Amino acid sequence: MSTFSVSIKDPTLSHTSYHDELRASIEAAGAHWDRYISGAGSIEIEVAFDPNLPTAASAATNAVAASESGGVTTYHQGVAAEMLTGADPNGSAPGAVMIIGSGFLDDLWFDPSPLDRTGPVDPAKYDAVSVFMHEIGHMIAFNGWRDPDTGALSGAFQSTYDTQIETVAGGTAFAGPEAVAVYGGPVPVTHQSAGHLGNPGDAAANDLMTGVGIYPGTRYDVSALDLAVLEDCGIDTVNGASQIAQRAIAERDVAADLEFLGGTAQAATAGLAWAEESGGSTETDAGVCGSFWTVAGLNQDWHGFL
Ligand SMILES: [Ca+2]
Ligand SMILES: [Ca+2]
Ligand SMILES: [Zn+2]
Repeated sequence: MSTFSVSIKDPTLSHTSYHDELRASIEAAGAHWDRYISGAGSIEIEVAFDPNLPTAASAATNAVAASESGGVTTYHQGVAAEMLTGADPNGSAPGAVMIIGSGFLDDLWFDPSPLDRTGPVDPAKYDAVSVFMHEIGHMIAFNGWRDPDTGALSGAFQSTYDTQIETVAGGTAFAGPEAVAVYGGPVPVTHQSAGHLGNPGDAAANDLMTGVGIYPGTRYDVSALDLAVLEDCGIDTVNGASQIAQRAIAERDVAADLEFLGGTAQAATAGLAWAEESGGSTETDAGVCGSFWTVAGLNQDWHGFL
């Protein structure tokens, strides 16, 4: 198994009242992903705060070459590489960074039992474990450098996720064979936000890795679609993938989906508050979070940082 540990960078001690809850929620979010990945290694996540960030942003701190073809090198994020091999590409230094908007902390509900996830979620707040599972999804696989709307690479390098992106009418889609099988076709990638799935109206917009927004008062979980994306990125998944797949994403509707995810149908009418709060329009672009990722030596920041 892989373990996740959290260190918190808060030099001005501005958010000490949140430290314990953040640590517990993020480590639990990592454990929930670990259920589905036959992994190894110890993933060190560094948490920092940014008063100017509306929600959160995350990525691995490094990348590990997985293959090379036609002059283009394909990279795993360092977190995925460590989970797959147990070898830590940067030793005890943080393998991933999560930046949390200072104002966003008050919008989070911290589950007192983040591993069990059974008690009622505050209907007015976002379930922190869900948010952090989303963020860790970026650290593992949902990240890259392609332009989310044209699909263009920004150099002779790509992520494992980038390898499965194709252009479709109006944007791009994730078209890995496992994801296509689960979703029933290429999975729309969120406009202007390549590491996210779905645009308004798409079934994928209800996924944990949505780029449209999550609902308050609602628990999200790793979905069959998420696991299929991991498989397409070369990350083998285990444990319960087939049970999750029994409920194909494409068959979901929002209210039923929320019930499936353990939320309430009432939350469905609460709207896409997160997207709107963070300055995104629910019609045209995404506002869940940003992700960033630097390849050592390439000095190429992920352009989707919001
Ligand atoms: Ca490690
Ligand atoms: Ca490390
Ligand atoms: Zn995100």
